[in-house]
Amino acid sequence: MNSKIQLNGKKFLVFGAGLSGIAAAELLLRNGFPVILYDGNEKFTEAEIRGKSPLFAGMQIVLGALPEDVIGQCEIVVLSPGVPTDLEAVERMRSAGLAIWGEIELASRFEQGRILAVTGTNGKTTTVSLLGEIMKYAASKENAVKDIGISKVEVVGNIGIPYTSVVEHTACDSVTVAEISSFQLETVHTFCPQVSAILNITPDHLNRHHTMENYQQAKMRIAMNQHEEQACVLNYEDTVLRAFAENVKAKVVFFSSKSKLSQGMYLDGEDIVWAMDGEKTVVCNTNQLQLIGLHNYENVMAAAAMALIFGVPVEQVREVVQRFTAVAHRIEYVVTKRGVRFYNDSKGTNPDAAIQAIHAMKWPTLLIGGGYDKDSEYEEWIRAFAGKVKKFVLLGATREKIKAAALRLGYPSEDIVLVDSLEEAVLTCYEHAVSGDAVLLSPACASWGMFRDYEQRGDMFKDMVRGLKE
Ligand code: UMA
Repeated sequence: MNSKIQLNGKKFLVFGAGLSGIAAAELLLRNGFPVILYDGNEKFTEAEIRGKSPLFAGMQIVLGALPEDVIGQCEIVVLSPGVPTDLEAVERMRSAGLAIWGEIELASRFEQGRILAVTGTNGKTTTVSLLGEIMKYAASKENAVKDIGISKVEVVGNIGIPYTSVVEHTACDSVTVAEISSFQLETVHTFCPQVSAILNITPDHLNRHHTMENYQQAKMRIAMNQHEEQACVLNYEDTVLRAFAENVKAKVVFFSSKSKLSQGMYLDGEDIVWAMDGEKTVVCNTNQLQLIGLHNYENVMAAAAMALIFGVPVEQVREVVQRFTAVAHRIEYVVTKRGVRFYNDSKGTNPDAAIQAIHAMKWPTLLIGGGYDKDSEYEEWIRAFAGKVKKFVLLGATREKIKAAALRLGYPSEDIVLVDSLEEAVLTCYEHAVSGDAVLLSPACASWGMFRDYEQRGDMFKDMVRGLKE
């Protein structure tokens, strides 16, 4: 374990028995710490949870209401990201003097190598996947340890791989590329990346963070422990981030898709340019990229800047960014049926992400939207349709709210269809689509309530459209 903290057999309460909680409990048990695993969901059975790991045989499991004496036995609670930090049970733990850690905080105490961490409302997964590929390619080179000090790479975090599940594989010559959500950042205390990045901050998760200011504060925690020899990559076009740069101790490096910067990464016509210490290098031309859309060029700029700051040679960065294709569920092309193109953007879980997807559509589009209610506003998304959306098919808890917003903005009521299931949405679109149209699933809402997660929603969509008769 990292010598920066001695935990001396402290007793842990792991809160949440999802991906993060299971991995966190396993890490602690493997390292000899006493653990109680707690989940508020009464529908779980103890046997079900015990069956998730051979290490759980003797572990105490608590389900449903959380008794006071369980809190009293523990010194540190490890919260899963989905657990709100202002939950009544968490308040009780705080009052009882427990340290409140997130799963990322726990993992980072075991980290042996360096960390590259990315947050932002949108683009995190694409940026982290691309950066992971660049770092893996760099690490595969013969002299990688001598030249840039790395021999192996782990890709972790909100992307779906709990950091605690792989952190014991890290070493002094490894690098961990981490996607970190605002939920995860709320509960970090000593987490300190070598290079951090905040891609953008637009309204999202306001039901959890309550105010935009809280949400911004959470995101900014990614850089709070960094020092002068480390770097923080920020989007120059985001006014909040530009102001935040004033308070960052690490060296700030900006990227921009609109302004030519004297220092940093920017778009000059179709060229992505790296300007550093008086020298300019063209990283690549956007026509050579497989990724489409301005937001993706921003993701490429952020990933490339992080890799270059770390010391990866520009030729290696160039090779990987040019061959990298879109990640699953993010404006992902699925299939063409009867001349109708189908795109899966199930990861468009907020209006801002959905705006990027609609911008990328070059065809008359039948759009499937709606889902879980995160207190978002939908007007800006609907304005971005710019005459491209010929049918607007809505499902989920937000369908009436979105319909009302569309009608207020003059979107024709006869082109709005409310449906009860994803299958009905797909069939409705296919019925109304003609050759040359596109069908886009880009809900602007989370999947919760109807699906396990956005991946399940996207996978179901892909299965359904692949099954449509020609
Ligand atoms: N639980 C409680 N009480 C609560 C809330 C949850 O007991 O008040 C329990 C649930 O009953 C459940 C468990 O906690 O058993 C679920 O924990 P979780 O919601 O934190 O989910 P995990 O399976 O641990 O997955 C988490 C992230 N989930 C969330 O942030 C909601 C995953 O991000 C992440 O991939 C995973 O850890 C590994 O790091 C998903 C996500 O939707 C993809 N992220 C949001 C986003 O991208 O917008 C932030």
